[in-house]
Amino acid sequence: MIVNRKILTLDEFTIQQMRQFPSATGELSSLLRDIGLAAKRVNVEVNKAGLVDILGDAGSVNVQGEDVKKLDIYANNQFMGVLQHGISCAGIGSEELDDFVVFDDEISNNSKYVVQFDPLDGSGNIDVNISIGTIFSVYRRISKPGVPCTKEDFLQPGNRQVAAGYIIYGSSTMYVYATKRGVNGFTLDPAIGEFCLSHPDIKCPPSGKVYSVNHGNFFQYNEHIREYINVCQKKDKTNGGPYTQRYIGSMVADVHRNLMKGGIFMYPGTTDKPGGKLRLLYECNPFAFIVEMAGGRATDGKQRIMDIQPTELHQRTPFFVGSVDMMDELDTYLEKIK
Ligand code: P6P
Repeated sequence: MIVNRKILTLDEFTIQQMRQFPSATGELSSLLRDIGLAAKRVNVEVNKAGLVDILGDAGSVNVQGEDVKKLDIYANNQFMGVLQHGISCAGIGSEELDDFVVFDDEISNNSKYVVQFDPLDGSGNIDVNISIGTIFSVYRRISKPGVPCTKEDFLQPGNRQVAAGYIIYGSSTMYVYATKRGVNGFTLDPAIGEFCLSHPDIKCPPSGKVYSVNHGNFFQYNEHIREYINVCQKKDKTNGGPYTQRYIGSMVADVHRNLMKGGIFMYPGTTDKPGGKLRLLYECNPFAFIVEMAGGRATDGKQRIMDIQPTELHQRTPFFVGSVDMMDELDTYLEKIK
């Protein structure tokens, strides 16, 4: 049977989605395409990172006589550049920058959205060829159009996100994003240089066999979190079968796998870092939005991640995210924490 399955590119898909809302300005779909363009440029550099010695390490000058930047600074500049020169974004917050950036030009000041991003999460894994990623979060600004965006635009709770997504630079390069209409995944086809719809309408399986946590911190976790981790290891046929521990140390890769296959990812607070390590605005909120839109859950151990009212751009939070049944089981242990 010949299946005439038209492969939709990211551009075609975002335009198709926009056409379903005749009143849409097209700013959000344009912003999502802008991010796709930056992702393709970053992908080229990430893929040759192993050749950095030939091309010159950060701080040196490459064969073209250009200053070679650290990859995460390069990625930051690519994402900030497409957003600043697009038609949709009034300003950005970035893991790489101390403060948020107001674009403050006529087009940007009249743009509807602000974006928070981690341009290259897990970049420490680049030189050992482990998958890394970009994470982003999109909010409608609350400041009035026509003037520069303000800090309050960036300190909105995650439940105000209009879109969120990530790019995973792995065995293939995938761009996954969620809006209120669902979660869709696009795989980069190098032959045409386009992200193509490969994973439509992604759903997080309600349960799974994988738990992801850094066991090296085990004795720094709360006793009831240790209790749950022990249960994950003692699973037998009667209570769902043994779990497998998978932890890459690159959040985008770990959460992507658990989103697709089912599983739970945990970065609890520790005695050294009670507030956790991961950042609320551009790591936890976007993944919370994506996983919840796919049917999963995300908390800080006490409350829904997306209900936290941020106070600082770079604030951290404990983070638990994944399949709904596994999150519900985890809650029975977290509830014991006083
Ligand atoms: P640890 C990478 O540095 C990162 O921010 C996340 O991508 C990853 O999940 C986490 O830190 C790993 O942290 O302390 O387990 O090495």
